[in-house]
Amino acid sequence: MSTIPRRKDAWGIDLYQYEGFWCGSFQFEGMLSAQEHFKPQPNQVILSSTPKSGTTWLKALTFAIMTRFHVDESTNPLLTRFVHDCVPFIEINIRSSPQKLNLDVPLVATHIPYTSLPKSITNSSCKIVYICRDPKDAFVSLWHFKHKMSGKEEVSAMEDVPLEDALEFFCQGLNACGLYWDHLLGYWRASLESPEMILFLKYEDLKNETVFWVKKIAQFIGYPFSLEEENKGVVQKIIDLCSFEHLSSLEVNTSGMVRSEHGITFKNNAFFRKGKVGDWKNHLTPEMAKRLDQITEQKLAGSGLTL
Ligand code: PAP
Repeated sequence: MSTIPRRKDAWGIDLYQYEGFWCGSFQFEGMLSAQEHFKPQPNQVILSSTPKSGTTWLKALTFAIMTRFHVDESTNPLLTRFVHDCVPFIEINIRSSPQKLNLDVPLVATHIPYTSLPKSITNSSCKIVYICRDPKDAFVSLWHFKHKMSGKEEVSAMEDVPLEDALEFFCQGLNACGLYWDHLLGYWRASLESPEMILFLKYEDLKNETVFWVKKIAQFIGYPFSLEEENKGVVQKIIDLCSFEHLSSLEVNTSGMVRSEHGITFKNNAFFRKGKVGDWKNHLTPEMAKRLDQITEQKLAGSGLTL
């Protein structure tokens, strides 16, 4: 550990540089542990993303798709359990509660960059669904989220980080999951090489064509909707169950708290803010937006990926 390059993020949290990405100290240990110990279940489905790209929504939709044969929209655990408890993160749970990664539903999530995924995943036939989002919206979402974190001394100054300063760190990749664009490019390229293994989604597409993409996810992970289900409106019921408006109004998501192992407390409602495309316009100056757009253009040039 002592030889690994270290920096701090905008909020003073330690970051380690590993396999080309900066990584939050807590995620780092979880990631190393996952590389060594994570064993996918048969038919394991893995959801991946950079933070604030639509993870909670994708978790809810996929969980609802995979559990629909046992529970319906009136008995689904999503109604009473926090989404992130229904679908655990590998790197957060692998050390503290590995049993959570072996639930009846073979569905877990991760923010680990593609190149650092455990070999037990990349050498397997696990299906990976990756979601990305316009970095302008993801950055604004991250900034708001950090303001809502509380509980640990070293982050007590979080509220004082101005948007401009946070942007500087974001553009340098000094974040819990490293440079935003490199994270998504890793999965994008892997999805081109192995389209049967990785489905690459965009938050904005999921918003605009939800029915199409929900059916696509279901098909991809091996839980396709039958014609009968489609006729009965099962797809729409899942979409309604997992909508921002519905999930954010449930008691579990308005009043509950998550305490992560490293002492930082999150209110469940911190994961539900606006759920809109383009909210960056209410926060970023034209110069800030231009800066992010320019990086997007440069980083994605020639990749075939557009945002
Ligand atoms: P995570 O990676 O830390 O788990 P993630 O769920 O990716 O967080 O990001 C939260 C964002 O998704 C929030 O965006 P906002 O700040 O721009 O509003 C949150 O509102 C949004 N979100 C959460 N649930 C849903 C949902 N059901 N539909 C659409 N957006 C959602």
